[in-house]
Amino acid sequence: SSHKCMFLTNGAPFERELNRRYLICVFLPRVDKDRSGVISDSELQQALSNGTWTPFNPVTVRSIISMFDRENKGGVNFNEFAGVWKYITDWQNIFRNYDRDNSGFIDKNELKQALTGFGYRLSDQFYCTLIEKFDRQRKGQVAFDDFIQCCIVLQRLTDVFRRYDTDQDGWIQVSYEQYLSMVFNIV
Ligand SMILES: [Ca+2]
Ligand SMILES: [Ca+2]
Repeated sequence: SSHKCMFLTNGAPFERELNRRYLICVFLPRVDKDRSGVISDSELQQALSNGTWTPFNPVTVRSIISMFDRENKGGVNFNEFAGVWKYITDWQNIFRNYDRDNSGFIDKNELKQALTGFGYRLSDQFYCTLIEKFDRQRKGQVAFDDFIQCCIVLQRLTDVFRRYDTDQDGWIQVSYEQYLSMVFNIV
């Protein structure tokens, strides 16, 4: 019927608008505990769950907030929060997709499949290093929040490397001070 057609044409924007209203009118006032109009690190951390009983990684929370906090105010306003929310739900879908056995954790093989899917070419030994570094719960695999952090850090390090690897052969030669600048870009 024509009614159905109208819904199909207008459905997506309508849903988006509904989501936006839900976010601003219902969800955000609940998250913004001190009613400052800004979602701080600790407010976002409390709102997030990584599907386990372990508190969401505060380093991941900080990384995400700083990506969307345009005025360096130490949090995100309600407009910026829409970006934060999309970012997290996108990661949630990626995580679910690569958590093949539905364990709620990404093991070494799942991590390998995920990162290979993103275009990384890394050795088996390096996947062990990654698991060891980001396995905050000491389970031999990584939870949702730590998986995001792993991907963010890897991306940052790769971006910095690429800036120096101008001929893209996978090798760089850097001086001591260039090395320090590289590291300062990340820490
Ligand atoms: Ca607040
Ligand atoms: Ca798994």
